[in-house]
Amino acid sequence: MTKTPHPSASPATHTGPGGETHQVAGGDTPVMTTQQGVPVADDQNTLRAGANGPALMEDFHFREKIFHFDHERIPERVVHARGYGAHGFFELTDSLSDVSKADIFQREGERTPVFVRFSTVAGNKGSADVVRDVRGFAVKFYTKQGNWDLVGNNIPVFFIQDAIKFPDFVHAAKQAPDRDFPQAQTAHDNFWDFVSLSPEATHMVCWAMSDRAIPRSFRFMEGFGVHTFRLIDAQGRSTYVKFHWKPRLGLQSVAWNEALKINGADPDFHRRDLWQAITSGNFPEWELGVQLFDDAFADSFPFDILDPTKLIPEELVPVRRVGRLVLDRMVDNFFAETEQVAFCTQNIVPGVDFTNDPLLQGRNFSYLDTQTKRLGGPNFTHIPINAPRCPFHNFQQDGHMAMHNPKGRANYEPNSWSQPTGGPRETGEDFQTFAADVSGPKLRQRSESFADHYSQARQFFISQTPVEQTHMRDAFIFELSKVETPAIRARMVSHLLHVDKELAEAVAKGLGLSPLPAPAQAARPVVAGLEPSPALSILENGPGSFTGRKLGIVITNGVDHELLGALQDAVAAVNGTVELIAPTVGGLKDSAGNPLVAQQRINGGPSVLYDAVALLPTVEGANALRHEATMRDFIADAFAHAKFIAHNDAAELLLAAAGLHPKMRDEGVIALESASDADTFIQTCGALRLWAREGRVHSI
Ligand code: HDE
Repeated sequence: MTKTPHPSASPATHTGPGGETHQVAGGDTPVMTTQQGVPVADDQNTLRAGANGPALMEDFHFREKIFHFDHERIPERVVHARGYGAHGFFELTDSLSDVSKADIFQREGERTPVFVRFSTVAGNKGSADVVRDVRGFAVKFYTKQGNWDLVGNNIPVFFIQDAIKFPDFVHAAKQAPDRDFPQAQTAHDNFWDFVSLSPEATHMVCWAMSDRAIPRSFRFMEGFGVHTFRLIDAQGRSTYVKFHWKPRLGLQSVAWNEALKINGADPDFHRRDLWQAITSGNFPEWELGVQLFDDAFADSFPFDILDPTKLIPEELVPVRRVGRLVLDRMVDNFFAETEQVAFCTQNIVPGVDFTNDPLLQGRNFSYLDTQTKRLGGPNFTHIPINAPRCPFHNFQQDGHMAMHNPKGRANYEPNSWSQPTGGPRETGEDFQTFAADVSGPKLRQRSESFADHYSQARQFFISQTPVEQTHMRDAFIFELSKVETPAIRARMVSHLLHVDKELAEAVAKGLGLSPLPAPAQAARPVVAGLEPSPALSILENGPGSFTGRKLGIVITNGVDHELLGALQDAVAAVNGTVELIAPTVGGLKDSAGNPLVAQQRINGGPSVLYDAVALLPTVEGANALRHEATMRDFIADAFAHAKFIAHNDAAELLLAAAGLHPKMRDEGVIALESASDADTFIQTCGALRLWAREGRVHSI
C-alpha cells in the first residue's frame, strides 16, 4: 500500500506579498498546469487591471479553474446516495460447475477482481452512517466473461412486491416534499402511512425494526441477493438460486440509543471502520453462499419463490458456501470509483439468469436508466471502474464523452470487410437466455400466490432471541411515537396483531394506545406452525470473540505501563484494535516514561465508538476527570449500552462519579487486579455485550 507522505519540513517555497507561503515546482514537485497542459506561474492571484482593479476576462486559468469547480457535482443516487466502496477479490472454494457454466464458478482457487459498495438507502449523500435503515451490499465481479453485478442488501426481503410501487415507497421513506425533513430516517408519518397501507411491507418492516438495520460495521453484516435467480449449466438446465454473503467475523449490531449518539460523535462511523480495517491490513471477508433448489421444491414451498417479500429459511434449504470475498484495497479516489460506479441488475453473465420476480424485472429497467441520468450519458461504461476487465468489442459508438470508438471503416454488421476492418462478430453461444415457457393474458394483477403477508413476518419475530424481540418492540414504539397521526399508529398495530399478539400489545402499551385496534384484514390466513429459524437472529450468529472489535482505553498521564501493555497485547492477540482516550491527545507518558499518543480527547471519544472500554487513570488523573461531564457520560453510556467495562483501582472515583456505585455493578464491570487479568477480560468481551443488564437499566 502506498503511504501518504507527510508534509515536507523544508519544501522549496515562495512567499507572496501578503506573507502567505506556498510551494513552487522543482525537484519531486510537479509543475502545475491548466487542463491544456500550460504551466501555471501564479495560482494565488487573479489577473487584474491594476492591483485594486477589476478581474480580466482573459484570465483563462481563473476561468477554467472556477468553471470546473462549478461543475464538480453530479446528481446523487435517488436512493443509496450515501455509500462507501472498496476493491477486493472473489475466490472460488467449491466449484459450481455442476449447476452453472459461469466462468467465475468453474475453477476452485481462482480469483476474480471485485468492487463492492455498501450504502444506506434513505439518507442523502451527507447523512450519517448509523441510521436505522437497510444497507446496500452491491458487488461488481469483473469476470472473464464480462461484468456481473449482484446488487443486494443486508436484508433478504423487500418492502414491496412490484417495481411499480418503488417510487411511492421511496417518496414516502425520504424527506417529506414540503418540509424536506426528516433526513435519513423512517420515524415519520409518511413512511408509516405508506407501509401500514401496504400489508406486503410487514415482513420487511419487522427486519427494519430489528437490529439488522443498525449494524455495528459493514464488516459484521450479511448480504443477500434477495430475488430468486437462476443458474444455468452447460446443457442449458436451470437451477434456482438465492445468494448470501456471510461475514467471517460474525454478525453484530449496535444498541439504538448508541446509534443515536454515534451519529453525532462520528457520522462516518461505518466508512471510517472500513477504511481503518483495510488500511491496517485486517481485510474484511465474507463467504458466498448459495441456496440451490428446483421446481419440485418451489412447488412444495408454501410461498412463491418469485415473491421478494419472502425468504427461504436456511434450515429448509441449506446454504452451500462456495467462495470468499475479500476486500483488500481502498479506492484511490472516492469520486472516480465509489461515486461513479454504476451497478445494474441487468449485468449478468453466461451461467446466471433472471426469474420472473416482478421486482427484479422492474429493477432491470431502472438501473440502466438511472446511471444514464446520473453519469450523464450512455458512455458510463467507459469509466474505468465500470469497464469490463476482459476484452470487449461492439459497434456502439459516439455519445457524450466517448472514450472507445471502433477503429477502421466498419461500424455495423453484417459486413463483408475482412479483419481487422470487419470488427467483432457474435459467437452464437455463451449467453443464452433460459428458454422458460411464458404464456398468459396481458393483465395488471398481483399473483394470488403473493397474498400471504404475515406468516414469514411472524416467523422472523419468533426466530429472535428475547433480547432482540425487546429491541424490535422498542424500535416500533420509538418510530411510531414520532408519527403524529394516531390513526397511522393504530393501523400499524393492527398488522402487528398478525405477527405476534404480545408484540402488538406491548407496542400499543408503549404508545399509550387503547383500546387495541382490530387486526387488519388478512388476504390469507397466517400459516401457523412455521418453525423458528435461528439463522435469522443476530445474537445466535455472533463471533464469540473480540476479533476485529475495538477497545477504548481511558488513560491519564503516568498510566500504568504494565497494565496498559497487557491490555494492548491481549487485544492484539485476537486481532482487535485499541484507541487511547485522554484529557489531551499529546504530551502523555506512561509510568515507565514512554511517550504515548492518544487517538481521542475525552470529549471527542465517547464510549459509543467502542465495543468495550477500560478505565486506567492514575489517582491524580481520576481526581481531575471526576468532574468532567463527558467522562461521566462515557461510563454511564458504556454501562447503559451493556458493554463490558474494565477498570483499575483509581477508576473507582470515576465509576462513583458516573453513579456506578459498587452495589449497581454486575459481572460486566471487571476490576483488573493485575496485568494477568487482561486476557480474561478480552475473552469475556468476546460475548460483545452483557445483554442481561439491559432490562435493569431501561425501565420504559
Ligand atoms: Fe435498488 N436502486 N431498486 N434495490 N439498489 C438503486 O440505482 C430500484 C432494490 C440496491 O451502491 C438505484 O444506481 C428499483 C432491491 C442497491 O450504487 C435505482 C427497485 C434491492 C443500490 C434503484 C429497487 C436493491 C440500489 C439508485 C424496486 C436489494 C445501490 C441509484 C423494483 C436486492 C447500488 C442507482 C450502488 C440503487 C432502483 C429495489 C439494492 C434507482 C426500481 C430489492 C444496493 O436504479
